[in-house]
Amino acid sequence: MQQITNHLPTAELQALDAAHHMHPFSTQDDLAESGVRVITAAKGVMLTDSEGEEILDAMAGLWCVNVGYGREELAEVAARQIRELPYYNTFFKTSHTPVIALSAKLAQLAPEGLNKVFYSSSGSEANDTNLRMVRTYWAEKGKPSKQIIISRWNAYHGSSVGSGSLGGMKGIHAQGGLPIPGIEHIDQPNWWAEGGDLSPEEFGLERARQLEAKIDELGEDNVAAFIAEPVQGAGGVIIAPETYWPEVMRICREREILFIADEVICGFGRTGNWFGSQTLDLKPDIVTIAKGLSSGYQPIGGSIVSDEVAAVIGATEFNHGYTYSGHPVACAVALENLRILEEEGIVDRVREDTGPYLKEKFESLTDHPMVGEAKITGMMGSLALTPDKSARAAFAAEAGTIGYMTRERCFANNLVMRHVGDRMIISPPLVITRAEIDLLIDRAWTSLDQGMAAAKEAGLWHSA
Ligand code: PXG
Repeated sequence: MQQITNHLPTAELQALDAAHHMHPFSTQDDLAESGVRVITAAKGVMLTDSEGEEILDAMAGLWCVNVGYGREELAEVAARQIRELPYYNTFFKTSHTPVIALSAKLAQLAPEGLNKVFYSSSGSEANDTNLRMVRTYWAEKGKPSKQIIISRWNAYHGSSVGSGSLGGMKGIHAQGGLPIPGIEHIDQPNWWAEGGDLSPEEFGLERARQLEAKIDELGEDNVAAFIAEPVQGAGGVIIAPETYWPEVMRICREREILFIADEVICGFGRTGNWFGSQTLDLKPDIVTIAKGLSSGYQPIGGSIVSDEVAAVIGATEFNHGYTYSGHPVACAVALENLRILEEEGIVDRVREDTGPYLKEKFESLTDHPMVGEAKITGMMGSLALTPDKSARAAFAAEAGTIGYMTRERCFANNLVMRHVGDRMIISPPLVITRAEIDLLIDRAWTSLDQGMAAAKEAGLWHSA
């Protein structure tokens, strides 16, 4: 049997990686110089690297390992499915039991009125599906001019041509000729950074009403849909002020546009309910899913579609699909993952026990002199770093400098806590225990101390 070696010395693994592996969202040359950390195994919330160090993964991989690492049941189900039916497609009048069972389960768990699923292997692909689906929907309804999709700056919807265009990351738009035509962006509800003198409540309304103004500017007859994450994840765990979503929902109700809730991160328990739409009382027409659907054990994503949209799309041939749409192994693993989440009461525990515990501990980090605000819902949270809390000041240094310095301290302290600009973010496996939460907070505090000391030493402790 071909073995993947993890017994080579770390330096050799790093050299091979630098020679042959191109990393996503990375500067290859910098990585080659610093050397990557090679992860060799994981269990629960803990990673092990090639030096035998144990690292607390407070990001659940990339926001996805909701049931934690090392679940035997998922390995068993994958092996069994590979033996029984490793692959078959669903394009030409065929189906298979894993995709049938998973679809029925998702219809049961999804918000009311969403009962059909179109599959992909990732969130990016699912949002590409959504882009084509909402435009096809309106064309089939005899309104082909309704083409434009409104999104938000600093949203993340993937990095393919379509989904990267839907997203509002300027760094992505800058490479490869994005965004494609027909996509418009409005501002994000990030009160800490952009709220100025408005109260959070006033600011939430102002940002929501940008959607109304944008629809009016473009003409309702030209707008197909609004897409948004219930809580922006990759944008820095931006939790909108309480006034924001009710107003957005009012606007979507009053205007004839579809609403796509991108739940790639918020789905499957992350916010303490099965979907962020349930936590925030959103009424989506389409829900994008991926990540926690399989806890990352298999690549799978999809779009859960409302009865109304499914009926319109279902009346025509939708010329769209991927070789791995509804992949049997991925579906079988996802179904078992949902069973674990449900039967072990993991989502309920996040809502009622460990989530509130984490919230209390995480919010106590605002006692740290560098932390201006702590925002958290369920098991996704962020800290705003600032040299001056009362002024909500940004650092004078280029955005992300202090965040990066702090992140480096976290990693050195065996804690995966990431930074987005000068916000520190967490999204741990949903199975994290109280004791592990204590360890997380402990390591975070130490790293914040060291990050602050490093910023001061580098002469960067100044407001913009
Ligand atoms: N939508 C949302 C809300 C996401 O968070 C995608 C779509 C795209 O999914 P795929 O499976 O195509 O990656 C995502 C993915 C980060 C980071 O640095 C976040 C994501 C992906 C990669 C990095 O936080 N989110």
